[in-house]
Amino acid sequence: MTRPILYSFRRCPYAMRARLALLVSDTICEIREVKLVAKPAEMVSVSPKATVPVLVLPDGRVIDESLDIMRWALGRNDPEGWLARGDEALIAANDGPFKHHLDRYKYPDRHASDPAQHRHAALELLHVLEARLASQPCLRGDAPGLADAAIMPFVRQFAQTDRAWFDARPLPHLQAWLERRLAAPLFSAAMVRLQPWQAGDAPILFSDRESQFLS
Ligand SMILES: N[C@@H](CCC(=O)N[C@@H](CS)C(=O)NCC(=O)O)C(=O)O
Repeated sequence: MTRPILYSFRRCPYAMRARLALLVSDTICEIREVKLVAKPAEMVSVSPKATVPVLVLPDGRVIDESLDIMRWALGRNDPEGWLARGDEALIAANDGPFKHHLDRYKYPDRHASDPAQHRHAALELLHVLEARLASQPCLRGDAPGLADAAIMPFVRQFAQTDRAWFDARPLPHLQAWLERRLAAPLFSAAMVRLQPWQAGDAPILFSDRESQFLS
């Protein structure tokens, strides 16, 4: 194996942020699209907790937490200075309370939850981002970085759950930030559509340069 292998799922926000960091760092890897209902045995054997994303390095090391994949990729190569624009507290609030409420808003049947109550609680947390973005275009200054890439896929999921409702909220800076992040060529490259991987398939390379041939 000469390149890392990424087990990914297109719509998973954790996998999305890993893909964004892999692309911006120009870390070319082999991408294997996973069906969550039928995870490949090859992935589960190296990462028994069986969540995506999973990155398998050529030396056999396995990185199976999305933030760790981001930091590893950016630690190799960080041409846009993303690592300097992280924010541990903001990312922890996203991955903890915001994700908790997002799941219970989006999937009330799964959680036997009241979606309106959880939408309200998640919205409160979005006001923290709105306040931050009122004074600067990105979460840590003028340019996007680790914090933006780590958080954006979850805000996107929240917005998409009821787009008309989200668009009607008084969150002008957050809405504009989300639009800019979604319109970025990097995001389109990260959202390439792939058939689920099967053992024996020809490798598909994932990179900003290659993705135009894949989409
Ligand atoms: N903490 C993990 C969370 C990853 C995660 O929960 N991914 C979801 C998909 S969005 C998953 O694989 N769930 C397992 C399943 O649905 O079977 C990370 O940051 O990588």
